[in-house]
Amino acid sequence: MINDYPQVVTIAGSDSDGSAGMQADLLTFFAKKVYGASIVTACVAGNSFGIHDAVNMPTSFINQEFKDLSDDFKIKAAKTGMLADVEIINTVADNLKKYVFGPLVIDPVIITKHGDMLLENEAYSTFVKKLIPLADVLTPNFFEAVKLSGINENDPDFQSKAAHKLQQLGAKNIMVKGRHDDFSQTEVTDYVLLEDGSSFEMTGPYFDTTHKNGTGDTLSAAITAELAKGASVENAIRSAKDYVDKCIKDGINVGHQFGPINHWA
Ligand code: PXL
Repeated sequence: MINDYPQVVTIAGSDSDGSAGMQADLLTFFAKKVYGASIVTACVAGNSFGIHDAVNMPTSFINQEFKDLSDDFKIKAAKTGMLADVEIINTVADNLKKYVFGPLVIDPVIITKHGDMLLENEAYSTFVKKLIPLADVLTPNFFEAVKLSGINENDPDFQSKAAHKLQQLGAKNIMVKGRHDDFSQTEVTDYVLLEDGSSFEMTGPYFDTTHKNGTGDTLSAAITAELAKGASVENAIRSAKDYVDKCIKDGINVGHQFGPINHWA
């Protein structure tokens, strides 16, 4: 018997400790019952304490990865993760315009939970100019939304204003995640602006745990999987948020400091 599963791709960096990046994406694809291919853009060496080295893939190799998948697969949805520098951002943007890979979810990977930079400083403007206009769904966390939108983080309407700004810059649907840097908070509220101008908020529990690596990767991968299965953007986002909450709540004992979430949840 041959089964048909939707095929998706993550265009991201490999994280050696398995908690984030491409590894978290592939675990999510597996859990969500879609077939996951991967276009690797960089390899990161690290563990639950931090990132200790990184190597970027040559752009000729990234071009070949795109070509090989396009020649053989029917990709129904795609996501991007770590795109470390201007050259890689330009290469990925060019390939995404050249090949039809379905709806695109862009997770603006800028900085890790450990505070390690995954995007070179001068690359923000290229990211905004070249990649954001290609996004069907953009999923910045609070601090990435501050960086990319230029809106003051203390503005009482920050999430809505940032989402509208990012929509003006070309992203169709935007999820601005809630602030989660206050250990005394009990809830997190995410804000979603849809392509038609409507919006909604999702409030969930704040989980006080050190095991939260890869939540952004997992969220955007889960949205990608749901879109590939035919869900609306709103349902894909709601279902992905629910999955990530379960993965955090039902933790897993790996690593000695900032550990992964549990993709079996
Ligand atoms: O979670 C962000 C992220 C994305 N991609 C790679 C990473 C990390 C965080 O460590 O290593 C490759």
